[in-house]
Amino acid sequence: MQSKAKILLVYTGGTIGMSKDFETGALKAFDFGQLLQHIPELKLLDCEIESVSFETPIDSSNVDPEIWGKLASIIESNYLKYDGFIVLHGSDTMAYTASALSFMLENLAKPVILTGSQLPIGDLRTDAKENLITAIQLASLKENNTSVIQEVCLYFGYKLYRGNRTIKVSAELFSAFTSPNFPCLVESGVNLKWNKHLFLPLENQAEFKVQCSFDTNVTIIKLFPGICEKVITAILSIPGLKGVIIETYGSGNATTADWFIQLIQTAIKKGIHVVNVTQCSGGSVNMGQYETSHEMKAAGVISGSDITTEAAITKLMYLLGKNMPSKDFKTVFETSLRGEMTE
Ligand code: ASN
Repeated sequence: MQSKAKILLVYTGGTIGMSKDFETGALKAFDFGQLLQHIPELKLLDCEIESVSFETPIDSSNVDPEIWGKLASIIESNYLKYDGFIVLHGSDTMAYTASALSFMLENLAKPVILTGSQLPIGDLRTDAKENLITAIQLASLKENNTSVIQEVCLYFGYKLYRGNRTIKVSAELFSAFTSPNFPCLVESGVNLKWNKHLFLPLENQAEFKVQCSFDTNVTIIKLFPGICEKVITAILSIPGLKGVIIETYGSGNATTADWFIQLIQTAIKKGIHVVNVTQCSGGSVNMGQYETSHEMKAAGVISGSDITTEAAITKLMYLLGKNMPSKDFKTVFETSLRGEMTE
């Protein structure tokens, strides 16, 4: 007989648990006890739910690698006790946290589903209930006493996505997220439509472990027509800089101006890892397809393929945190570690 799934809800903050401050009128986080009172339906679910809450719930704009470490440690210390984990998180930086957790939680074999909402749970028209209830149902699903989902996902607006493939695209719509380069894993309608063939396969049965170290000596440069030499020079001479994501045009193209290519070459020679990610939300970097990316390829720029900027920056900090030999970095970055990019 299948045992009832045990789910741990981890409440970090976000709009889902916010209410209006009487004085300022701004939304601010309130405590978790009140949040659960708003969803009596949780008692009807066929699983056991326990919860932990951050002592001080936060707006997700205040999330940083230390918070990711705190979240990963909560999951690590409860890993054997629960079948799945729901992380209630603000939507603003949810795609970054989903990406970061996907890398940190090594050999994950249980569901970790991030969700939240656009309107507070106490609001009449809230999207919080559907998001939370369906996320819990999906995390509870087991076959042969094993969790069906074994990766970090994000559930929002009737869709379950691979977390590290998501981007937030709307501050207004209930369907706030999309996954431009990878189909959703489950779609919720009258029935749940599972795309099981897309789930991350369990590659090995190696022991679950967590890497919390991130190296934040990184930055992102978004190219635009008119970006000038002194700006890129200043950024690439930041003391201690170890990695940079360059958001290029189209399929990974950039200006062929000599100063630009020379600055990239010098940075790479100094040991800075330079990653090419496209500004387009859909599609992939393909260095060498156009003349405007040929020189970057020759200089040793790393291809981000179809990775999102959110996954690229977290992968960069995570891999730098591993202190691996510099010569291996490009190959490892260009390898899909958790289904975050097409190789
Ligand atoms: N500012 C909120 C947050 O990210 C937005 C939300 O949750 N919808 O914490």
